[in-house]
Amino acid sequence: MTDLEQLRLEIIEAAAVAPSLDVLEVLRVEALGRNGSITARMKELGALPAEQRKAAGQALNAVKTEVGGAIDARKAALEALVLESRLAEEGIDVTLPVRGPAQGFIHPISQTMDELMAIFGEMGFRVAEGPDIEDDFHNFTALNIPEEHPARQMHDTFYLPEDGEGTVKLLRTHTSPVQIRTMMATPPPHRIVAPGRPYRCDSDITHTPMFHQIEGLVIDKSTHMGHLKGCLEDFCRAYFEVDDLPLRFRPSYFPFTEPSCEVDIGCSRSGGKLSIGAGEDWLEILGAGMVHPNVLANCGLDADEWQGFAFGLGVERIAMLKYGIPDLRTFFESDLRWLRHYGFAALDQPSLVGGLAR
Ligand code: FA5
Repeated sequence: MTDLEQLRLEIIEAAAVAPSLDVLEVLRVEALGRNGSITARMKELGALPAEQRKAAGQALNAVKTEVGGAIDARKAALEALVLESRLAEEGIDVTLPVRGPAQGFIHPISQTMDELMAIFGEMGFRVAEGPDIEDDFHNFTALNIPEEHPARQMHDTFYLPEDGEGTVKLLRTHTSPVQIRTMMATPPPHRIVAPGRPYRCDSDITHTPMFHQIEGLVIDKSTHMGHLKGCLEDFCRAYFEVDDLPLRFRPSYFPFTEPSCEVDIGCSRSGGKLSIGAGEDWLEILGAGMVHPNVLANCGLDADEWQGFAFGLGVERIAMLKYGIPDLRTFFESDLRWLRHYGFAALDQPSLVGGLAR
C-alpha cells in the first residue's frame, strides 16, 4: 500500500468514528488545514519531476476530495445526533396544565370614577375635562376667590416658576376651574361632571398632595336648590347602595356658590366600626351650592337669565368610606398586595343595571 493510500485510510477511518464535533474539527485541521498532512503533500507536488506531477496531483486531489467528503458526512451525522439529544432533553409535556393568565386589578380610584360616571351618566350628565396646569384666572379669579384668600397662598398651592412673559401658572387646587372653562366654551344649558386631579400642599392620613375630585355643574333657566338636593340625594343613595340613606344639607361657605352647603350622610360608629346608613352620626362627603352670580357674570352669562348649581367631592374620601380603606396615602403607594386586596375584577364594568361594585 502506498504512503498516500495509508494516509487516506487512516483519515477516513478516524473520521468515521470521531466521537464529537470537536474531535472531528481537530482531525480536519490536521488533514486539510494550512499545515495539514494533505496540504503538506500538495505543497510538495511542485518539487516532483514534470512527468510525475500530473498523475501525483490527480491522485492527491482525489484523496483530498474523498477525505473532505468523509469529514463532512461525519459532521452531518454528529450534528443530527446533537439535535436529537437536545430535542429529547427539551421535550414539551403537552399534558401539563396551562399556566393561568396574569391577572390585573382595577384600582379603587378607577373603580370609583367608573361608578360615578355610571350614576351621573344615567342622570344625563356629560363628562368635561380641564388641564392640571391652570392659570390664576380659571382657578381663582373667575371663581370669585378674592386676592387675599388663603387658598392662594404659597403654602397651600403649588406654583410653577414664572414664564418669560411674567405669568405664573399653578397646579389646579380643585376641579372647579372646569366650571369656568365649560361656561366660557359653549352657551348654556350645561349639565357636566368633571373628574380630575387637583394638587395641594397637604399630607397626612386623610390628605395627599395629589388627589381626585369630581365636579358637577348644572346651568339652566329654572334650575333651583331643590334640583341640587334631589340630584345629590339620588347620587348618594345610588353610590352607597343604601335606598333610605339619610342626608343632611348643612349651610357652609364657598366663594363661588351662594348659598353654599356641605352634604353629610348618616352613619353609625358603634363598636368602632363605621357603617353607612341610619345611625346616630353624620359624615361630610361633599361641598355644593348655587353658582354665584359673580361667577356667571365672569363667564359672560346673565345671572337674571341663567342659574344653576355646582358640587365637588373627593373621590378617595368616598372610596375609603364605601370600601373600608383606612389610610388615604395607601392609594398611591403602588403596593401590589394592597391592590390585590382592594382592587376589582378587570372586566366588570360598573352600571346601575348590572351593579356598581362586585
Ligand atoms: C372644593 O375643592 C370645592 N371646589 C368643592 C365645590 C365645588 C364646592 C363646587 C361647591 C361647589 P374642598 O376644599 O372642601 O372643596 O374639597 C372637596 C373635597 O376634596 C373634600 O371634601 C375632600 O374630600 C377632598 N380633598 C380636599 N383636599 C384633599 C387632600 N389633600 N387629599 C385628599 N382629598 C382632599
